Amino acid sequence: MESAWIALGSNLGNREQQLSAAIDALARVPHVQVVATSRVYQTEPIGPPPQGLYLNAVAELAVEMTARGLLAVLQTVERAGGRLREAEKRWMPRTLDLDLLLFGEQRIDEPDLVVPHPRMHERAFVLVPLAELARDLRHPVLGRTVGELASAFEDLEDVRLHSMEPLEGVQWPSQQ
Ligand code: A4P
Ligand code: MG
Repeated sequence: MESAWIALGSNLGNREQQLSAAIDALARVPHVQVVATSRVYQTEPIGPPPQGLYLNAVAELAVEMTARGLLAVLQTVERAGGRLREAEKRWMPRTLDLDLLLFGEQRIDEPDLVVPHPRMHERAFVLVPLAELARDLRHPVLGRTVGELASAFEDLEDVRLHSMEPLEGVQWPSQQ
């Protein structure tokens, strides 16, 4: 078993539903357990092009697979927008980003997989929800805790609480 932390983001379509469907889809993957989820934050978009507000959250997983295996799972769920069965049938506007933030204490630096995620420590939309789940977790490269890294960002208006409850997995309605 390895602990992994992932970031979820969506800024197009039914953002909340996509985040919930992603959690539901992950919970159904063999050898993946969703241990905890943060609350959902509405955040100012970082970087070009001009785009809408994001909803962001973080989840803690316990997995029995490699980091690369988990990346493949994240990419499958991402491509499906949480709608695994419908994925190939029709297109709908959506954005679902799933990034692997931390995988145990591992450091990976390969062309298609960098862990810890190379931009996590400078992103309020990652650190603020991550600090809810893992304040004392130490960044394996920077040696600082998530709480320390997050403290610079916690009062920012760019990251506003959007839900009072932790993100819950909910099946995409068409699959129920
Ligand atoms: N890749 C390498 N390391 C990782 C990792 N640790 N986790 C590679 C996930 N993927 C990793 O990612 C591109 C490639 O990164 C993948 O092929 C994978 O092999 P992608 O998710 O396909 O593309 P992307 O998300 O458009 O690019 P990127 O660089 O991941 O973008 P970011 O950095 O994730 O930025 N503003 C707010 N407020 N909230 C957001 O969530 N997100 C972005 C996307 C920009 N601004 C945002 C937000
Ligand atoms: Mg990404």
